[in-house]
Amino acid sequence: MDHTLFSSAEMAALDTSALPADHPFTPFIHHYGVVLPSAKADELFGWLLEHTPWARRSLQLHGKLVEMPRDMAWYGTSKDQGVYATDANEWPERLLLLKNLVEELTGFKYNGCLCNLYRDGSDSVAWHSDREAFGGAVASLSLGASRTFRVRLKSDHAINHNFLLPSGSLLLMKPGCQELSEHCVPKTKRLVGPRINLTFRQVA
Ligand SMILES: O=C(O)CCC(=O)C(=O)O
Repeated sequence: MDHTLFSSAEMAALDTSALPADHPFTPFIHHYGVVLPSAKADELFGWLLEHTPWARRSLQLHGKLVEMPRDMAWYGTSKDQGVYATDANEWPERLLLLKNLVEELTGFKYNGCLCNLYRDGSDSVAWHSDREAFGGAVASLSLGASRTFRVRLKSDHAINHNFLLPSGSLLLMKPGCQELSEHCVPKTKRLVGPRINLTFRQVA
């Protein structure tokens, strides 16, 4: 299943490999590249699309209730866990197996997973850091359409990096990353299919 319509020039402009050793993000971010075979990634994508309790959330912005431009679902261990806790879902077997795999690959343990569904290029996530994961690791597994994941230093936006996250790829934000940097997935005018992103988190 090919969800991506990147031209080869666009592909070349995005770094899908490891960061250079001297890059400011190298101590904080590790891009593993594709860790799932494409048939497995496609199967998981289809299953999650159908079986996840996707919901559109709203947030208060400057006194107005604004709908977030993507669907989400939260899997956690307790109702007290961070901002998404109120409707924590029970982990399905497949997600637990994925969590185990991601824990094995990254060397960190996770107790929550925020699932994001971007239906097309008009869905996005704005610049932010994952405040509830301060002090912990966040591992991000992408399925479906490739989208650009942008990271920048909070103290100097000129220090930034764009990653292309294809289906089956894994990116790790290590402890300390959220405190120092912010990230986003911008909207795109390119014709892109749906993408699911699973962010496994260590939440206090
Ligand atoms: O979809 C992504 O790759 C990023 C998701 C994200 O930033 C978040 O869940 O906080």
